[in-house]
Amino acid sequence: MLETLNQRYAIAKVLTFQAGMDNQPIAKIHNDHATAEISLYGGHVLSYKPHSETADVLFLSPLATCAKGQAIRGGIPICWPWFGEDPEGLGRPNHGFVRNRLWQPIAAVAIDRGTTQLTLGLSDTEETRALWPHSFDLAIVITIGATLQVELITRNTGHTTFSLTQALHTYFTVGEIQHVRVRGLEGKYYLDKVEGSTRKLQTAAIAVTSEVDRIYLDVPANLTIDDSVLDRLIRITSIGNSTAVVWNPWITKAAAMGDLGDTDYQTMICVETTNAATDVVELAPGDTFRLSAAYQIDR
Ligand code: TA6
Repeated sequence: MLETLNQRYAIAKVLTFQAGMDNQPIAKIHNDHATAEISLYGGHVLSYKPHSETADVLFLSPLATCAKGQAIRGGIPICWPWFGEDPEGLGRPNHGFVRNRLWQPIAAVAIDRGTTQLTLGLSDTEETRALWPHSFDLAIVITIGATLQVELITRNTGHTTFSLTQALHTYFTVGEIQHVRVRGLEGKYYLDKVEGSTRKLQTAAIAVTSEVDRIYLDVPANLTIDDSVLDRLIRITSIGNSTAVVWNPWITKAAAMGDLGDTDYQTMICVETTNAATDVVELAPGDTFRLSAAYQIDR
């Protein structure tokens, strides 16, 4: 499989497919701006490290595994066609069913010497239709350059309108969680999932000193993770969403997760670009919806 992938999609000196986590094929990219790793399993960006950085922008759990059809813990999991628990309460997996499926390469392009773009795709099958009775074409367009850009494109290829919630559920590496602030959501309301989705108002920049699991409403396009230990800002620019999620499992939840080290909560935070809660996408037959995020390091 790797030989075929490389024959069709490798880019000399920039992009090759190799065996990665649990022997799943991953694209390894090294261009003038950054290195990156992208797993075909889950259509999942695992790593993005500009040459200027010592620490990866994305957090990947040392215990991450996809051995038993699990979603990879870290990087950018794709939550689709629902965010969070099964909206119909049918016992289907949290965050939908595309995080643990093998996506196929569609295109690999050297945009210029420093920028590489890999597009992966996933379409409905008999198995997915048994889970969710709709036809679709999904594509994730990943651009590795001075910034990391990810665009999730949904096309309704069926004959009925379907409702969609989704997320780019991005895990970021931080130096030490208690020295991090998330800026840009001051003055916004959020649903506090730690307290029964109670609606609350965010007054100051977000600090994490216990479990945080919040769906922010009516969010701006630009958010910032301010990391004083790694002495960097991660600028997040999103398009297509009016909600965003901030999540850190903290001590108890981290200890209960088999694919996250007990102290790993200290060096990660999720700031997610989402269509979640009331931000539901209704997609008519033949229509397309794009959800995108760009990540850039600043100082
Ligand atoms: O985005 C936050 C969240 O919905 C949390 O409630 C927590 O469940 C997290 O996602 C991780 O979910 P997962 O299914 O990947 O363990």
